[in-house]
Order: sequence, then structure tokens, then C-alpha cells
Amino acid sequence: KNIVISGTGLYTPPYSVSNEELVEALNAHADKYNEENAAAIEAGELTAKSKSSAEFIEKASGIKSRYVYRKEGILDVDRLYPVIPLKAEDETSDQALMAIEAAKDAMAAANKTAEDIDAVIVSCAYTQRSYPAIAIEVQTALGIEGFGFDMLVACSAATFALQRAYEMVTAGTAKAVLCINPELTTPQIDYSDRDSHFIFGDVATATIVEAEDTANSENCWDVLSTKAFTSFSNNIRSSFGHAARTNDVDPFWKENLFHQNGRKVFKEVCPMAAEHINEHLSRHDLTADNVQRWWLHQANINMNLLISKKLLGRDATAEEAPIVLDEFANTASAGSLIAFHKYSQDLKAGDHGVICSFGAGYSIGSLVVRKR
Ligand code: CO8
Repeated sequence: KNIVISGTGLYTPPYSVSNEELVEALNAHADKYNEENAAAIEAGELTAKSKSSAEFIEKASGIKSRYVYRKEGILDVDRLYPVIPLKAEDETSDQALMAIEAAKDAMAAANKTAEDIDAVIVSCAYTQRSYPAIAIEVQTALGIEGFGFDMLVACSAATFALQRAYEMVTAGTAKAVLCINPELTTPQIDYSDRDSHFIFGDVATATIVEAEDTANSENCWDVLSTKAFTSFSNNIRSSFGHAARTNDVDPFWKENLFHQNGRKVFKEVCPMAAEHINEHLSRHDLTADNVQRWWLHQANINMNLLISKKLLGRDATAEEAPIVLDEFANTASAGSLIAFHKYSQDLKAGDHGVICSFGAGYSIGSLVVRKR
């Protein structure tokens, strides 16, 4: 029997930050830093901080704005990171709150109640604690019986979780799986670094995976197959981990935050992603021309344009390969699913689509789907 995606959900955080606001904060911070350290910069002991530009950001990335879970602190020139107060152990965690909202939306779309679901996967680029799993917190809050676990695969966390859900339903170890991607990226951003301060936003997406015989929703997609690929690279990295305090390094050490070699990523990942997708489609005797919609990872508009051009031999239209970067920015693993959530209802039975993530790891994950 076919395994299907029967519903998706989206949690959009309550605040947004424009490029202009970010640039104003970074530039004020750079002026202050350069003034305070003028002598050391002059002596060559410190490097002056470079200024950012909203024009550059939009042209280089396609990003105009991003949603953030908490805005306070991000634009404070003397702080430049969000204020997210520590919660008591008996309060619902921030990521669980985000996840629950997206999950309820997906369950409503798939016409599912807690009794219909028996597994919860929370999969994202970071979890705010190691244990107990955020997934188990969410499972309990939603009244779901069964099991839950967290998994981390950076940019491909969402697609890799859908692949695990597909396998679990295929194997009969779960009847319906709730996959959730609460991407709380803002704590990991260096808002004083012009190369990366604009890239990320916060969001949560959720997806229900089940077998066709239990599915009863409007927007339902057969998953024809899944494909995963990884290859180790330090070009996108955060070194922060549970052993951080034993390393005796400054907690504000830059390598403990998101950092990348963006140019190399661009050059290496685009051909890998296009080849991966072509190979995956060929399993079903399909080519790019048979695909009506591409829900691609949303890291950078120029990457998406290049990959779809490699696949189609021409520019993809905005309808064929929707972009959500302008509004949401890069939301780690959630981007391709935001695109799927917003731009999949209009397709007709028999239409094919590809959901594909690519990025840190490196990791690439794809699902070839067909509208029921
Ligand atoms: N304003 C003005 N100028 C700038 C700015 C700025 N903000 N930033 C850089 N510049 C300057 C540079 O310093 C450089 O100057 P010079 O030529 O004098 O050296 C010039 O502009 C050009 O810079 P770049 O070569 O860096 O510019 P690019 O055109 O390559 O664009 C990008 C930079 C946008 C980063 C581009 O390289 C890119 O998109 N690469 C791919 C990146 C990517 O996809 N990364 C994956 C992200 S990771 C992910 O998706 C999930 C990871 C896990 C989640 C993490 C959550 C926090």
C-alpha cells in the first residue's frame, strides 16, 4: 500500500525583522566597535568590523525579512542576540510551544486526532536541551500515546524525518507519524557578522505521514520514494555541543555559532543537489520535465535558480519552484516544507512534485511525491 503525506502545518512566529533593521543595528555596532578599538585597529592588532547593506542582502540571497520567535535584544546594539528567558522545568519549553502550534495545524489539515497518531519525531537543526526529548514533551502535551524522539540533521532534518516516518509506516512500527521541525535558529546567529547576520529566521513546520487506507484529507500526496545522501564538510558548522564547558573557551567564541564558507557551499552543493534529484527521478522513469512543482530547500534564491536551471535546462517559473525566502529567510530544515505547505493545494491528481533539502553536513534529502 502507498504511504502518504496527508497534512502539513505551519507556525509563524509573532515578530518580524526587516533587512533594514538588521543593517542599522549591525552598522551602529560596527561604528561603536571601531571607535572604541581605534588604536588597536590602527596598530593592526584588531580587524575593523565591516558594515552591511540591505541592498547587498536582497541581491545576494533573495531575503527581505524574517520572522523571529523573540525580537527583544536582536537589534540592541550592545547585545545583538535575542532575549529568551530561561523557563522553569515544569513550564513548556520554547521549541515545544512552537512545535505544538505547527502540529495542531497539521493534524487539523490531515483530519487526525491524538488517537490516530502513534509516533512523534521532532527533527531540526538544534534542540534547546539534550533530554528529555522535545518530541516526548510535545507527544504528552498533545495527548498522543506511543513514542517520540528527537533527531538532528541540520538543513536536511525535515526531509530525513519524513524518510524515517515513511519507513516506520511501511514497516508497520507506526500507523501515523507526526514529524515536526521547530527551527529556533536566532540564538545561534552572530548578528555582528555581516556575512551571516541576515540569513536565518525562526519557524516551525509539521507533517503527517500515514498509509493510504487511513488517510482522509483534501491535500494528500503519495510518497513514491525517498533518497538521502551525506558527505562530511566543515563549510557550514557550529561547534557548540554538550562538552562546551570542558573546552574552557569563551562562551561567545565565534565557532560556537553558525558560520560558513558561503561561496564554497554554493559551488559544491548546487551540482550535488541537481545530480541527486535527477538520479532520484530516474528511479521512477521520470525526468525533470515530468515534475509540476519543486519545493526546494530555501537557503538562497540564486542557489534555487541555478539548481532548477540545471534540472530543467531553462529558468523555472516562480510557480514551478516557489520561493518563500523573501518573507521567511533561511529557516534551516523547514524551508522546503513551508513551500510545500503554502504551494501544493492547487495541483491536480497525478501531478508530480519533488521536496528536496540540501546544506550542512553536507546533507541532501528528497521525496518524490504524486498528488492523489
Ligand atoms: N553587506 C555588504 N557586503 C557584504 C555583506 C553584507 N551583509 N556580506 C558580505 N559582503 C561582501 C563580502 O565581504 C564580499 O566583499 P569582498 O568582495 O570585498 O570580499 C562581497 O560582499 C561578496 O561576498 P560573498 O562572496 O560572500 O557574497 P556571495 O555573493 O557569495 O553571497 C552568500 C553570500 C549569500 C552567503 C552566498 O555565498 C550563499 O548563499 N552561499 C550558500 C550559502 C548556503 O546555502 N548556506 C547554507 C546555509 S546553512 C543551512 O541552510 C542550515 C544550517 C543549519 C542552521 C543554522 C541556523 C543558525
